[in-house]
Amino acid sequence: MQHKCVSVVAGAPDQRASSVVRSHNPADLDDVVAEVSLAGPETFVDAARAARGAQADWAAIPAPVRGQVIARLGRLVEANKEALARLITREIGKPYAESLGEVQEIVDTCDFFLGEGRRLYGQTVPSEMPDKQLFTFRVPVGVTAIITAANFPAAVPSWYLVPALLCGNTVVWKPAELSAAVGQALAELIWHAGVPLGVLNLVQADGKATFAGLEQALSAGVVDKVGFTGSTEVGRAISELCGRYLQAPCLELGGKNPLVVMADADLDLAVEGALFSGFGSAGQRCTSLGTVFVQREVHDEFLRRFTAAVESAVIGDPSQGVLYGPLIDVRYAERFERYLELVRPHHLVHGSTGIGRITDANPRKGFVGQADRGVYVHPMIVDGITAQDELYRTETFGPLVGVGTFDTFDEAVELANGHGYGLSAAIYTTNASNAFRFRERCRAGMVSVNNSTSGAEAHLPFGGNGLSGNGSRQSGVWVLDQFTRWQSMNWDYAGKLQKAQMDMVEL
Ligand code: UN1
Repeated sequence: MQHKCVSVVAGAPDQRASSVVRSHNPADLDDVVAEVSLAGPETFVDAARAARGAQADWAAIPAPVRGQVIARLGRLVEANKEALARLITREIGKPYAESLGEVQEIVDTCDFFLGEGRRLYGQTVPSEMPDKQLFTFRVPVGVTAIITAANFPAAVPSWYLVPALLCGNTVVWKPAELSAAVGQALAELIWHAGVPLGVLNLVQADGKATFAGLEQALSAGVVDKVGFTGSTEVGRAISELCGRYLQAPCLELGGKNPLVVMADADLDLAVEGALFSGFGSAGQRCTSLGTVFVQREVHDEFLRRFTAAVESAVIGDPSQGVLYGPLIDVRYAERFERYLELVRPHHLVHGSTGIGRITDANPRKGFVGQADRGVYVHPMIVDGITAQDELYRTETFGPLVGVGTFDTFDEAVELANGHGYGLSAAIYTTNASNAFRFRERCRAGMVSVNNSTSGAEAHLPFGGNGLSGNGSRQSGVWVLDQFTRWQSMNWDYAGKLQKAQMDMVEL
């Protein structure tokens, strides 16, 4: 089945496509998943205006009732779990088991926020003066523009859409063109759950039109908050644009996530973690492992076991039980291949039976599926990474893991922090003091002990620092600070003007 994807503004399909592109199944490029009508900037602006028009009515619906809509969405996603996971696998090539996990993450997010509809707590605060009471309230920010990436085409959007809607905001959502069909499917589930037309508007557009539309919408005053998941480069451009309008976007950007292996670590456990976060989703998670830093005395043994694990891993058709499938798209593979230039100076490539694309002519042992039909690349482990290397600080967004060595714990911390990113980091150790010290000194927003750099749960704060983001956090109660603003109220029932500071009661 081929999906037809168009923008939907206030419930009506937008016919003003500026071009039509196709999204392909990266495991079988002959399989066209969707034909996508890409909108121009004017559609984005119209969507923001529609969202503005719908906002007051949506905010007027009591939060517990909005919570019921989120509850229905959770049940609908659950009922359609396999179908949505199959579509994710088909459109971006994520192994089916991981796609199921991704859909589960939406369900978890809904389960968390349905209850938040009955909380959204404010506070009562004592006043300096008698007969006066102070309060705080969470109020919706207004119109939110959410721009998301193809690698987590359903779960990560839900981290924005669900709390934004629950908090009484209206939304313009621009999914990635490469996952347009998944975007459309999720939007349809949200409308079916009872989110009114105009409250969620879907814009199918490329990055350029989106940026231009966002610029116009911000200058017209019809966007109040931007949420963006994607590259650091685009995140910076969005941040600069938002800054002009005195807005702070919610950003979830790249990572060069380190995994530290202390000499006292359980090495098999560390290998398992490195395999999952280095090569799962073909290294295309923002939480993917960048470099493993291993204490010198166990470096050779770790590398031996890690290499053996990668060599024997099954790669290929994402509907089978594989470690990873194809990259999301040919463009991702081309970009990844450019990074292979950075590998050359190291001359040490482990874990692979080839370099670059897996094809019939450049095969891999333990490959399942039809190599020539898809966008598959060989896994790589590059040893000898130091803080001087480009690979130390470059996110490759593919199945490539660097390995470096350290002697002291202090060196490990320095290496884990020094690349500029600060999304997630992991340490493998059996020494509790190392674990806590690492957490204290690590700049990453998310730290794992004896677990991989990936695998965030839906109710913990998700986000990074440095090049990984501006400190904004998604998920759990923390995201409420992105999608609501605090409003205070003071209520004086003294029957006379009481002046703060000047009329404070003295003892
Ligand atoms: C992302 O890659 O943008 O923790 C998000 C994880 C996933 C989410 C990754 N649950 O790896």
